[in-house]
Amino acid sequence: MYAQLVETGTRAVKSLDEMDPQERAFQERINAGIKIEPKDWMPEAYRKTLVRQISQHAHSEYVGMLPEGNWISRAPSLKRKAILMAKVQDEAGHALYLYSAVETLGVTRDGVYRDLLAGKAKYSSIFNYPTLTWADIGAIGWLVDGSAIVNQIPICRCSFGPYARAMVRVCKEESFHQRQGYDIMLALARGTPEQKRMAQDSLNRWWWPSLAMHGPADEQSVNSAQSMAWKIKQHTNDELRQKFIDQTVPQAEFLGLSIPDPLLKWNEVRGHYDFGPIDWEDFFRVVKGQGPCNRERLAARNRAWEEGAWFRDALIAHVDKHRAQDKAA
Ligand code: BYC
Repeated sequence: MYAQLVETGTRAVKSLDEMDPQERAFQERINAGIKIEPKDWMPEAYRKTLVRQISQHAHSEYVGMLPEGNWISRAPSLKRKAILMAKVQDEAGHALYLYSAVETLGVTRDGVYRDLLAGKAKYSSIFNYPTLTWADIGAIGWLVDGSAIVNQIPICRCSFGPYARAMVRVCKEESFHQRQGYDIMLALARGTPEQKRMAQDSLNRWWWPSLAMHGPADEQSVNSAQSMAWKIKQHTNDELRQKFIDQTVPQAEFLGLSIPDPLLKWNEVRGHYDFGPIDWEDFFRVVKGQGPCNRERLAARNRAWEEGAWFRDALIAHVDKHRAQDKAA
């Protein structure tokens, strides 16, 4: 099993024989499907990997509010506005569960968040693309939340207890988000020719970034092999990308929309869709901060942090006042 894992990624994974007794016992616990809890012994590299992934995940949820938040004031009806507000609020909740999960690993929420604000931390590439029309809100729910569910359902079985438990609720909410996005696409696809064109244009712009969102191809994925050995990840990036494509193509057919990939074709032998090449240069450009909206997203989060200073100060002053009163009593 380990030889196979070593080949999956570009970083080597230790075999059980190469581990010291403590690390070996840890790995055997993981292999037996026993959850690791915050107070358990863990290798420093396992802790760091989780801090990296969970904090990036939290930042993605938090920055992910911005593209959709952009359309709350312009939703086409009161019903759509109420649904969108609830969805965006859910994303803030997801960020909070995840920041709480990461705090169990000995870092602070403020610390990881300040790394995001300083541009030192990653968040999902997908949120650096603009939402140009109302159809983009449908496409985000359908494709982005759809990708997120495919990625996150296996994380419910992740070896680290707090992350796995946070994901259970997140997945339930994401499932509702995906359906609301598909419902918007369905309304547009069955609407006027202009509305259908808008839905198609949105699918054209969001399809490829939604595939890239699953992370680099397996041979470029430096972390996969080790994360799979630790059961933080259960599947490689390419496996999840393929699963997303296979489940989404029939949904596009039902909408009467075309996937913008001339090479997309059902492969009888593989039992999967074949698809065209992903523009990895664009992906890495976005990850490095050069995407269409990277600067705007970070500026928005920094502005919110600065504008919220009065609230944080008032909260702390209130707590301090009550502590002083408790002491005096
Ligand atoms: N964007 O070795 P790899 C949502 C980085 S929120 C940016 O394969 P790994 C939603 C990766 O970090 C959904 N960077 O990494 C919210 C690594 O760099 P570092 C967010 C990316 O960790 C609001 C390098 O590339 N979901 O759905 O094994 C509204 C090499 O990659 C990306 C999660 O965060 C990317 N797309 O696998 C609507 C899920 N992909 O860190 C919706 C949890 C890769 O070594 N995360 N990189 O400097 C994961 O499952 C994994 O971290 C990934 C990457 C599959 C994303």
